[in-house]
Order: sequence, then structure tokens, then C-alpha cells
Amino acid sequence: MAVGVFDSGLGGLTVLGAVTHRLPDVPFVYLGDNAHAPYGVRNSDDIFDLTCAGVERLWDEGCDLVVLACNTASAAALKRMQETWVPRNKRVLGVFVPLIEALTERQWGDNSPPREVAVKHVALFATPATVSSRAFQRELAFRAIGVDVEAQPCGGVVDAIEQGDMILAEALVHSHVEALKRRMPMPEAAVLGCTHYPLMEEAFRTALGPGVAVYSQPELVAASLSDYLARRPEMVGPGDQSKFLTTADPVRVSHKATQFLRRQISFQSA
Ligand code: DGN
Repeated sequence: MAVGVFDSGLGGLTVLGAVTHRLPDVPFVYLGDNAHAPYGVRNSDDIFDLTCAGVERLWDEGCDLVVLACNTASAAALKRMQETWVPRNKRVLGVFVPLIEALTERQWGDNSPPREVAVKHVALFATPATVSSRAFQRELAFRAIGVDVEAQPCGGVVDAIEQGDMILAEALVHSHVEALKRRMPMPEAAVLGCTHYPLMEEAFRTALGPGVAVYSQPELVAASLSDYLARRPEMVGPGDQSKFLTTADPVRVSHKATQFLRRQISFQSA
């Protein structure tokens, strides 16, 4: 039985890369909903419907555990899915909680009341849909008090990355960081709250300057998934080969994915 990894497009491959590095024996099925990407500019009902359709497709592949490797889907749809839609024998996890646990130095399952944490000024960089959902602030408030979050919607960055236009993506990162710094000149921590942004991590670090701790998701999600599977080994089993599915043209998506990660990836039609 494989673990499902869902993203609106290619960004989730950054998470999958870290996860397969940490869990080399676990088979994965990746589904990119490239036909409907980007999600970051869609409304939450739309994101909910598309994410449910993607997760159902992964259930059809036998993946009882699905990770939404997409902040936009995690922010806009995950809570509603877990509360109203996911059956008891399946699990859908998101990518926010590992990030927030790292930021607030909490262990998994620590349900104690919110408390003061070391970090006080946090810059959040994410898609417009993730920023407007305020899901990050909501999850943070369960765990920490006294943290000032300044969120910057980074319009255009995902599109530029998906088009392979890294020069434009870098210019956009710089202008979004500058815009945030006008409102919060000295964040202690910056959260890259989109699975595409690890590909621009250097640009974020350069624009932010020294002294800002940058939290990027892939390794945090991989560590958290590895802990989860150690506690729930029945959610995965050997035997399947990893595979890559897309809702768009597999030849075009394979080409883009290979450019994106600089290694050969072959997608099949979902
Ligand atoms: N990679 C997605 C995320 O983490 O939010 C964003 C992609 C998109 O559809 N905008």
C-alpha cells in the first residue's frame, strides 16, 4: 500500500523529494492536478472540490493515507475535509502543522494550552488563497501566544516557477520580500508557506538578509511523516512501485517536472 501525495501542480515534488530521501522503502503515488493549477487564485469551494477529487483518485490507487503537499489546499480545504468528508478508515494530512510545530518548538500531539514562544515576529510568504484563509494564524494560535504574524501574498511566483521563468520568479520574490519588510522590518523568522518556494529559498534568504531564520517545509514534513508512520505502520505496506500521475498532458508535465527538479520524472495520465 502506497502513501498518496497530492498537489495542485509541481510544488509538492519538493516535499516528495525530501520524503523519499527520508523513507526510501515507502512507495508513493504523486498526483498533480496540473489541469487546474494554480489553486492559489481560486475560491475555497473550488479548492475543496478539486482537492476532494484528487484525494479520491489517490484512494482509488489504494493510498489510505494522503498528504496534501500543498499549502493552498491544506489551508482552504483540509479542516473541512477532515470534519465532513474523510471516512474513518482513511487519513488526510496537511503541511501546516509540521511547520508550526517546528516554529513553536512543540512535539507532535502536545495539546497543552498555547504559550509564549521564543519567536515574536514572523513573516509568512504564501499564495493569495493561503494568506486570505488565515489558516496559518489559526493553527499558530492553538499553540502560541504573543506572536505577531505579517503575511505577504506572493502573487505570480508559482506561475513563474511553473513556466520555468526563474528570473521572473526571483524578481517577484525580491519585490514581495521588500513589500513585507516595509510593514515588518525585522522578522526573526520567515515561513515559506508554499511548496513551490523551497525552489526559491536562496532568493528569499538573499532578499531577507542575515539574521532571519527561514522555515522551509520539505524536511519538516518528511520528519513528521516518518514519525507518523512509525506510530501508524498499518497505513503503508511494501509491494507497490512509486508513480506519478497528472490530470494534464503527461508528456508536457514530465518535461516540466524534469526541468523543475533537474532529474528525470515520468508522469502518467490520472
Ligand atoms: N504549491 C502550492 C502551495 O503550497 O500552496 C501552491 C500552488 C498553487 O496552486 N498556487
